[in-house]
Amino acid sequence: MRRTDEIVAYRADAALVGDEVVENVGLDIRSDGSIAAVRPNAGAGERIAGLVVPGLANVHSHAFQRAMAGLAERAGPEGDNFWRWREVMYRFLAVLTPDDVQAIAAQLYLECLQHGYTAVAEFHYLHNAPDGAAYTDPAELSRRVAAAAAQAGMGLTLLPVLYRQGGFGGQPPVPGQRRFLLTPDRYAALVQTMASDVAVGIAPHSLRAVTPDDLQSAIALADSLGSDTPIHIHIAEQTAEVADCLAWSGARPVQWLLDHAAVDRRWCLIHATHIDNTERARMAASGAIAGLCQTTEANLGDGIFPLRPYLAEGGRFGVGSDSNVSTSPIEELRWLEYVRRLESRARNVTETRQGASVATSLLTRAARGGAQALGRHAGEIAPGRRADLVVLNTEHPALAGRRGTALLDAWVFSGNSTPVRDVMVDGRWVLRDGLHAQSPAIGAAFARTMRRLADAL
Ligand code: NGQ
Ligand code: ZN
Repeated sequence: MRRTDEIVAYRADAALVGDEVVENVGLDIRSDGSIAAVRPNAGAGERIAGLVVPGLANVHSHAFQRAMAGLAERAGPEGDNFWRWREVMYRFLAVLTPDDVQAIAAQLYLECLQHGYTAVAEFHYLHNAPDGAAYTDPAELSRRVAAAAAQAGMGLTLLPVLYRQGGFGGQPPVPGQRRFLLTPDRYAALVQTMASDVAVGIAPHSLRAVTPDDLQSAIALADSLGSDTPIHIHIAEQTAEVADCLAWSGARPVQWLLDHAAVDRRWCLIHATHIDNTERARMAASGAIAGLCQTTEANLGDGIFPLRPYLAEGGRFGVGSDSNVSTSPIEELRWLEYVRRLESRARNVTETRQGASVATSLLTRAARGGAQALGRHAGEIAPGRRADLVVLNTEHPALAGRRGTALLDAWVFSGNSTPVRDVMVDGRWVLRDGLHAQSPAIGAAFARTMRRLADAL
């Protein structure tokens, strides 16, 4: 049993506290994984060399897709698009075994830690065997994801997904979707089973994949688990989805959701790419998190989320690796800014207070928003928060000679090799000096799976 009254005192060269980089900071970490105290002018304590920043929560991941990165990058017939990518994805997962799922997720989570993510919301919809039958243990694949997170030392909020139909208005699922399907009863049983082991949230896949009744039952299930249970949903990612929703209901997806559910700070709306001004303002006012997955949205040709006006309206966001074509939160943040620069032909656009650091602003917002979306009391270096911490090597070529928030400007906007040297999740070091104790085992299992898949596909 971990005792709450044991404290380890650290002395960091520097730490990001609020929006400021403060030098010589004392960090007291309780053995229950929480931060007991943050003190300027640290005295004694074990030295942490470098800059300590809050770890980022990855608000949206489909772990298995890490193993298909690069497999859908050949030109298709005219009008190649998201929906053809999805067919490739369905074919890919037809051959995936429980061992594969665990091996891929462990490798993914390890890479994510190495780039500065400290927790993940795993949007997990792969429940059944390839023929659609339940596994002997219906929670088999959820347990594999949880085991992978435990092996990697990644903080986890597991989001078992409810998936019921092939499209708006009760369209039957296609054969490629049978691994996803659960009845509401089986879904509730799965969520309850997993809730005894790990932090869970609720995830109706999308308005395409659940009926209004299914959505209400999922929300009721979230309520029954506690008033702060996260609820995540894919929404308005593709224009075809907006058109289909309009045809089905007369409303746009986000508008429909806001009209039919009490969307509040428990909610994370994944993508929400295609929103009009009214939807945007209502979403910002709701306190919900926009789950932005910039690199995947670019890869899939989704469209551009209206980030600048949304932020001006007080909207909150987190970043997600989604299809895992990138496992770096820095790449997400960099491209959140770059896409708007390309769009507006201007510079430093997501933060407009003169002289303010764009990187610091993006990083602190994403850390806070991500923690909120995962229902994790983290995302800031402050007393009472969980110690999910990332230590940057300030001697790394990307950061050398920089001080204060200029270190963060350099981290977000320069270079490609990661200056992340140490990572602490929930008060425990999982990466030290760039080394992870499980890395050889995780890498070997992943390589085995990738070789097997290359033969099977
Ligand atoms: C997913 N991914 O569930 O993996 C989806 C694709 C769908 C993204 N939307 C499938 N990025 O939305 O139907
Ligand atoms: Zn997704």
